[in-house]
This record gives sequence, C-alpha cells and structure tokens, in this order.
Amino acid sequence: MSKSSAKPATIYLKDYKEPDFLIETVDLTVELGEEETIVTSRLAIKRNDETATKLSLNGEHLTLQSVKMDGHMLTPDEYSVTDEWLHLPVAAITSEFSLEIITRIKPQENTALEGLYKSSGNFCTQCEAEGFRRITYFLDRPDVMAIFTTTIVGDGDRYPVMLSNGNLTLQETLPDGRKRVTWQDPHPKPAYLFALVAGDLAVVEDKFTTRSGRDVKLQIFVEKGNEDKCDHAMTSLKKSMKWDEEKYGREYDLDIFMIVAVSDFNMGAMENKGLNIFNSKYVLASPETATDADFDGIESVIAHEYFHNWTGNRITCRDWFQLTLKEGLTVFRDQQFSADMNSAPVQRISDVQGLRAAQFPEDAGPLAHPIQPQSYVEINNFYTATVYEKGAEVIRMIHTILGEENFRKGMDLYFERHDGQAVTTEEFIAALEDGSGIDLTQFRRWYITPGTPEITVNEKFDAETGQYTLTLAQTNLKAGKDPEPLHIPLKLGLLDVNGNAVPFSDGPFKGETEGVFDLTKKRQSFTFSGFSTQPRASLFRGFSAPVKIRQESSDDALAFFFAKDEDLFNRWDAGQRLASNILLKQIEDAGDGTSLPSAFLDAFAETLSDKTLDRAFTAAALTLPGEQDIAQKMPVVDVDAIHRVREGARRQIGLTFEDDWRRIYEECENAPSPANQPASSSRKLKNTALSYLIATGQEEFITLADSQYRKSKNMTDSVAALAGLKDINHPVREAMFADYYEKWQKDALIVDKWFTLQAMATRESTIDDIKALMEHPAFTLRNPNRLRSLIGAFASGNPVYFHDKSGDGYRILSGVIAALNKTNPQIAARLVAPLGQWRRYDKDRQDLMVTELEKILKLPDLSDHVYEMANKSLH
Ligand code: 0A1
Ligand code: ZN
Repeated sequence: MSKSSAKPATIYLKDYKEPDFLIETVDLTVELGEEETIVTSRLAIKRNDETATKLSLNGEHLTLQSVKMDGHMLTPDEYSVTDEWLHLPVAAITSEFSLEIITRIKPQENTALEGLYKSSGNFCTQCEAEGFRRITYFLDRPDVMAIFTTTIVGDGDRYPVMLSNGNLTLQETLPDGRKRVTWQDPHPKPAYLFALVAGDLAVVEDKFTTRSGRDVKLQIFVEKGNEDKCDHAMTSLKKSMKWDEEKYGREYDLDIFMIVAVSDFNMGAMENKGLNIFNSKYVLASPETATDADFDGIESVIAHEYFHNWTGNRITCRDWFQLTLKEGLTVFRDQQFSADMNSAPVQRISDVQGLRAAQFPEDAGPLAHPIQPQSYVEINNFYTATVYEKGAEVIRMIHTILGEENFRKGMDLYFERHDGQAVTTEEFIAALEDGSGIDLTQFRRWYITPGTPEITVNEKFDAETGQYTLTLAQTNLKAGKDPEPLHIPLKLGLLDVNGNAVPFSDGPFKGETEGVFDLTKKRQSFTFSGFSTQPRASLFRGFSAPVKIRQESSDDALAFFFAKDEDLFNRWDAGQRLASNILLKQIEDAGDGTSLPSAFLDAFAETLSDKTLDRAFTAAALTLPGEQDIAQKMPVVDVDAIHRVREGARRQIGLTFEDDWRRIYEECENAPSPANQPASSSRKLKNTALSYLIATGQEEFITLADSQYRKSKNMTDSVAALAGLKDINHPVREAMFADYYEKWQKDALIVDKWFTLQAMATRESTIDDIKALMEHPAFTLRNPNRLRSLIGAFASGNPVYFHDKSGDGYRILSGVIAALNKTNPQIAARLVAPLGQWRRYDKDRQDLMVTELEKILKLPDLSDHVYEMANKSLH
C-alpha cells in the first residue's frame, strides 16, 4: 500500500546493486495459532559489501516482538522499524553475525493471499514475488539464497498435515499436546520459493523412479473428498518428470515432490522447491467434473511448475527484471512438452491464439513493455502475457535459429555453468551462444524492445529469368523513432500452383522444401530461381516469429493456402486471415455477414470434408476468428458491427453446410476417434458442429443441445450445450442453467463455469443478469477464481456488453476494482487492463472509459498496484 498520497517509487534495472549482506542459513519456527501466528527466525548473516554499516531487512504487515544480534537482545533504540523495513546498525568490522527475530502475524486476516494466509481453514503460503516479507523480516530478493530449516508447531487435530520444503527430519508431539515437525531443504534458495502448508488434507501417493534409479515419492494433497480427482494431475507429473529427463537430461533432485491444491489462490500455481502450491483448478479433474480444456490446462500447469525446478529454482533470477529468464523459458518448455504429448499443430495453434488474444493487445497499448522491463512500481504487475508468452516466443526463436541440436548444447552449458546461481537473461544468452557457437548479438534486442513488429511483404516474379524475389520490411511503432532492426527467423516454404512443395534450387537450403532465413535488416530481399511460373510463399511457418504480417493477399491466395499448405499452422492461419478479411469487408459495407464469397465457402467445404485431418485441427480451422481477433484489425473497434457480421456469418455457414454438420455430429458422436487421435478431438469437432447447427436458429437444434445436455456424462459436452444456448432467450436455456446449478452447486470449480458462461452471454438482459449474479449467494469478491469467473470473464470475454454504450460495463468493472483495492490489490490491478484499451474505441466510449480510470486514481488509499496500472493506462 502507498504510505501517503505521494506517488509510489519506481524501481529501475539500471540501479541494481548486489546485496550488502547475504543470508547463509535460515532457521524458522512458525507457531500456528487461531488468533495469531508467531514466527521466530534465526539467520546466519555474512557481509558482502565491506563499507556497509546498516542492514535493512524487508518486512510488511508484521508486528515485531524482539531482535537479538549474536545472542544479545537489542533495545528499541538500537534499531528502527518502518512499514516496510527493519534497519539494524552493523559495526564496520563485523563480517559474520546471527540474528534472532520474533514477529507476530495474522494469517486469518490476510485477504491479499500473499505471505501466510488461510484458505478453507488450512494454512498456506504464497511468497513470489515479495510475499516472504509478510512472514518475517528478511532480505527478500532473489539473489539472496539461503538454506532453510522450517519447524512448524500447531494443533495436530486441526492441522494433522504440516509441510514445508525439502525433507521431513523430525515429527513429535510436544508436552502441551501440540504437534511439531521440522523440514530441511538442502538446496539454497531465495525466499520467494519458501512454502508452508498446514491443514486437514487428504493425500494421494505415487512414485517415480528417475533414470539413475532413485525413487521419488510423489504426493498430492487435496481437501478431503477430492482424492478421486487427482489421477490426471499425477499422470501429468510423471510424464513431465520423464520428459525433462529425455528432452533436457534433467533429473529431479529431492526424494519427495509434493503438490498441494488450494481453493483461494491469486494465480495458477507456484513452483516452491519440492512443495508446489496449486490453484485447485489446475489439479482437480474427472471427466464428469472437468472439461477437456481443463484437462489440457492441468497437464500444462503441472508440467510448467515441475520444469521450474531446473529453470527457475536451481538456476533462479538475479532480480525481478529477469523474470522472463525463468518464465519465458519455462513456458517454452511446457509448450514443447504439450506439443509432444498431444497434436503438435493443434498445440501451436492454441499457443498462438493465446498470444494474439492477450499479448498482442498488451504490446499495442499503454501497458506495453519489453520482455525484460526496465522499470516497475510493483513487480506483481509484471507477471504479464509479455513476460510469459512473448518471452516463450523469444526462446522459441532462439531454438529455431540454433536448431534442436545446438539449442540443447546451449541449454546443457547453461545448466552446467549456472547451477545454484541467480543470473540474468544476458548470462542465459551468453551460455546459448557459447554452447552453440552461434552469434546472438543482434537477437538480444528482443529483450529490450516493446511492441509487435509488423512485416510488410512484397513479391516480384520475373518470368524471363524465372527469378522470384521476396522483399520483407520490418517496422515497430512502439520501439521508438527509427528503431534498430531485430533478428527475426523466417521459416519459409515455396509452393507451386498445385500446392506442391518446391525445393530451393540454390542457397543454404538447396534441395530442401523448407528453410529458416535470417531477417536482420530493416528491409531485406531474398531471391530464388528456377521457376517457370510464380511460386507462392508460405511465410513464418509454425509462427516462427511473434510478428504481424502486412501483406496484400487476395482471397484466392488465402483460400489456396487454407486448402493446401502442408504447414498446418499456416493452413489454419490462412483460413483465419481469409475469414477476417471477409468479415471486415462486410463491416465496411454495413453488411450482416451473410453473403460469403465462394472462394471462402469452397475452401471451407474442402476442409470440412477432409477426413485425413485431426478432428481437433478441423474444429480449429472451421471456427471463425474471435470477435477480439477481428477487433485488432480495425482502426476504431466497433464491437456491435463485429458481433453482427460474425454471428451472421456463423448462421450462414450453419445453413449452407447443415447436412455436413449433421453428418459430422453423428460421426463424432458415434464413431470412435481415429487411432492416433484422442477422444477429446472428436468432442471438439462435434461441439463445433453443434454450435453451427444452433446458429441456424432452428428449434430442432435447441432440442439437440438439450438432449446432449441430458445424456452427457462428461463436462465437456455439458458445457458445450450450455455455451450453445447461452445467448438465446428460450425456456430450454433457462431450465438447463437452473439444472446445472442445482446439480453442481457444491463444486466450486463447476459453479465458476456457470458464472463464466453467463458473463459471456450476449442477450439484451446481459448487464442486468451480471448485476444480479453479483448479488447471488455464491458470488464473492474474496475468492479469485469466482471473481475471475464472473468479472474477469465479462471484462475480457464479452466485448459487446463490456463496451455497452451506456457505460454500465465499465462502471461494473471499476466498482469491483474499488472494492478490491485494499483487500486484494494484486487481483484489483489485474482487472484494470481492459479499461487501458480505451484508445481503440470511439470518442463516446473513450470518454466513459477514461472517466472510470480517473475515478480509480482518486480512490482513497489507492494501492501501488492499482495506481501503477491505472496511471499507465491513462497516460
Ligand atoms: N511463478 C509462478 C507464478 C506466480 C507468480 C506470483 C504468484 O503470486 C503472487 C503466484 C504464482 C508460475 O509461473 O507459475
Ligand atoms: Zn512460471
């Protein structure tokens, strides 16, 4: 919280300085109580700067009880305490000393969910990025790595399970009846990786034998009654452990790996050493209770947190400006893993959809920042799509430039050189360069450049010489005036008129049909020869760089790639670009989306009847670009026109291909998935068909949705039926939503879906419905999942009604931000971003959005978190 009305301080990367003191060991005793918790911390401290005469420890929301230095109790005049610091004088000659600090905290009252807090009656912690300072005074920065011993004392009946990082070394009952356990973590770690859990939890156990033959005990702790929903998480964990051994040669390094699922959690999950703490959304699943998308999310988040053990924990960040060092790299690794476990093209499409939906707007708006930010007010505001997802794209580009083998050599060197250290992104790149022998000097600019580069493409064909020249130029409006060019890998293939791949006749990829070219200049030409007719270039295959392509492509050319490109990502993307162009044209002509050109319908029909494709790919290829994708291509976003033409087009596609959709629905419902495809692929295609059939507006398909809902034994099909009817006014719709709530009201994760589906509905009553849902007994601002399920989904997933011209949508959001500002500032700040997009809309909406941002900035006791987001959004 800001301490006064003064503007909060900005922290700069350029001011980084090594710590004056280091902490070698921490011996913590945490006595858990119902009123308050007492934390005794014994620190072994070592001087790191010869000139320092003061030790300043971070601490917030703590009540200091006593401080001892080298066994000697300090009197209050010997130290000073502020809201954020404990300052202790240290004699210039002292090189090593011990401290014993006793503090008192109130986890029961902690609504911010940082530090030690209670969730469903259990104690748990969240220390990244700066939560440990809410537990005790400490050098709470990632370059201070200490060996932790943690003793937990508490009521053994209420909290039979008591966990911390590392290995359990002692367990006993004290004379007063309380239970005491001690955990020792042999690996030095920064405080942000500390974790503690105490509660009455059930455990599901398994084991994994590492490739060197060590047995690791695997435990998943959940609230009682959820034991039967851990199978998928456990399987995903074992697959992740195996994959990291095979792909990166990384073995797990403790004898026990624990996961705890909690229901109140600000983010997805946390990679605490040996004791991951998860939002229960990313652990609990059974086919009856979780959708296929939930299953995929669990697999990838379990993998992500597990992979952090090497990329994040063993090698951590020097400071928080290096966050992408661990996050970009770990997202890249979890994406690689998911691609290996599932269909690689479908995975890539979904990764890029995520990037375009969340990161592109961020990078084009007032909150744009490089993957390595240069300054921040509140680090929690920088756990962004840019640091994570664009960060992963940057690593992927390095992988593409180096190639698999050289990338692995670079990674091996990185692990060898920096194991046990807290490092910078520069050290990471240097290791990749040294390991691979490939120069990345120019590539480094990606780390400090905000904005999505735009690539203009020009083609020239000389029929006489048979030469084909591709000229690409890069620009980036967010990167300052006349920015230096970036090193951009261009994965390219050339096709002949029939769609056959043509091998390169010269150059570095002679004889091959695909190559990675280095785009390093502002404007650069590539010439290929040996053609009798003009070839067609399939550019940035697999989305080889996070760029926007500006190319005048005819509908025919896009339809050609949509039907023929052997690169499935580009095939899908061509279909999306074609559909966007058509819908944008309809908007321009004030059309209703129903007159679709034959080039589009023919190409659509071709994909519809291609039985060789993975059904999940077909579903993605036959789904129109989302309203927000189309919005990004408009100079001034018109949410109503986008919705009108997109819905019109869906209706038209539904009607035109009605027989095909019926056939597909039947096939996917009754015939098993082809051998190499999971059942989820069939469900995806079947539910795509259902959605188009409902779009025809015929009563018969409302009945079909109803019968799907009634018959359904899995959550994917139930949710698809609800989603199909969410936008219509019909008694079947009302009955279905009522039945769903009635049936599942005791399962919070399922009730979240019920809120989300209604938050995203586009009916005239939507705003009133949302206001009513905010008064529903099951709604609370205190639980982040519930809040996101209604308010987050509305603000980010319902453009038509969030941007309702009354301004009600904006007011709903700013009201929630105001209510959360003090109780959970981290979550409050995350909700500001949709208002930050105000420049993209018409003047009336701009004024309404700016008014709300100004109101937010005037809130009493405005948190630093919200201040930074609202202030940047406005200016
Ligand atoms: N390191 C975690 C993300 C995370 C960050 C902050 C949190 O609480 C404020 C929680 C989790 C990850 O990348 O999964
Ligand atoms: Zn992470």
